[in-house]
Amino acid sequence: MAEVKTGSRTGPDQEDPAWSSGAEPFKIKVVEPIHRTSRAERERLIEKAGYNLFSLRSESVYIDLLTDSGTAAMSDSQWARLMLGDEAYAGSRSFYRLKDAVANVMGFPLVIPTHQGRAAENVLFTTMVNPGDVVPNNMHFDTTQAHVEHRGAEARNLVRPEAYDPVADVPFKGDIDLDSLEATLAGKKTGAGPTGESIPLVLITVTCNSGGGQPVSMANLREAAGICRRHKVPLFLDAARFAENAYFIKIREPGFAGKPIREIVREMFSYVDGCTMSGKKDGLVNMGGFIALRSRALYERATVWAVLFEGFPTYGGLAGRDMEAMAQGLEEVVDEDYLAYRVGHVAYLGRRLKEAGVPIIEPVGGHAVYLDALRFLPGLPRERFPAQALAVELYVEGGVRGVEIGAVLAGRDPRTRENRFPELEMVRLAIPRRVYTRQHLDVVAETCRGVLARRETIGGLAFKKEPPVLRHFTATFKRI
Ligand code: P70
Repeated sequence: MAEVKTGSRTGPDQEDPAWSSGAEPFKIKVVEPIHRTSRAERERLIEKAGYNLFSLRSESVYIDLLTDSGTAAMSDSQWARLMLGDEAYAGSRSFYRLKDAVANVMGFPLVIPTHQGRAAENVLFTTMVNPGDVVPNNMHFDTTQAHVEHRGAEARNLVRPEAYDPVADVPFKGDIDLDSLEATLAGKKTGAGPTGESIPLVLITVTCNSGGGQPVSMANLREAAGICRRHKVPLFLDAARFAENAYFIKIREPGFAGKPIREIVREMFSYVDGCTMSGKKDGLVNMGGFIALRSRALYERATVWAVLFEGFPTYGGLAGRDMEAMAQGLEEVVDEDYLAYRVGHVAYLGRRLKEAGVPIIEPVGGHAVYLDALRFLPGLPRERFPAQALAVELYVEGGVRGVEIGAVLAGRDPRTRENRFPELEMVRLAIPRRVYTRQHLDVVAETCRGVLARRETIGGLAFKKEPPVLRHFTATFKRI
């Protein structure tokens, strides 16, 4: 095994000024220049992009908060491990290192690498989900929902009701509603035939991205697991942000303050049968994902589809070097100093925005601050896509790129073809891991304040071109 540093092993000492200030537990060895544009330039660029921030070139963006996915800065150890990648088609040493890291950090014996999280969903759901099935989740993220629906099944969100209240101050707003889960599983039919719905698995997304990056408590995972076991339905985590979730458990859930993060992570995974993972978030890599499992029988069934969609099971859509970097990332992301900095960094932006009177979803989540577009632009009807309009104005104002998580993203009901208007209409400002400084976050806060000051002038948007699925990626709009 290569000699690589994984940072502090001792965890934060709360008396330590570096810890309490939230200072970075790293220094900067490589820099990537970014450029400012003028407001007039940005007006021209966003019009050309059809008022869709996905269509901007990244060089036209000053601070890019579109996503925390695949945007992390890798550590020196991760870069070093790229050179150790074993590119063998079968039996790659790098696969076994990834397998060891997954076993060590998460406690799963079996792993199928995939090129990213949605590929893990594709392989797992093709293996387990059939037309007419119902898949419960606290809240599906868009790709997860799309993959469930692609299998002809219903993606059902059972998050606790407070999740839909933008300011309910609840420590674990991502919890699945246990009564609804119990009722859903108790009502499950046998699954034979078009109306005999069956529940092939339950998912819990940690942290709950669509609900504002809100964590799920250990107690909730434990009880949900008990319910699933009683009804003989497997429980899986959508584990993209598992380490951030574990840190919230440590700082918010009674009984966990003194426990090492690694123990909390192992306990979280001990309640579930497997997970899908987007390594682009808490894997700290720019590309990668996997399925982790306990059941050998399920593993055998899933590898059939993995070979078809992704590649041979010891690389599954990744280069050997990618598996090395992700193995290292999994070890680094559970470092307590890193997590204290990470969650504190995001909370800092939330605090600055609150001070400026900008309406945000509270409490602040683990990877992003979500602006509440319905309170930000109260005069704008939902049909004019207030969150999309707000995201456009943030770009025009300060070159900051966020992403709409509202009606545009929610799409249309596959049966009625009506627009879906979700309870929350948000702009997500997702913070890439280890990339931006506090000064960048100050610019973001100033930008939001600037837009707030001229909010009466914002008239909303209408579709010019609307694609049939995952429309938010390629739609174009016109200003009203
Ligand atoms: C994000 C990205 C991806 C994701 C996720 C959860 C909880 C699975 C996946 C799929 C997607 C995105 C959204 C807007 C703009 C850019 C990107 N989430 N589960 O940023 O994983 O992307 O690896 O296929 O959040 O939240 P993958």
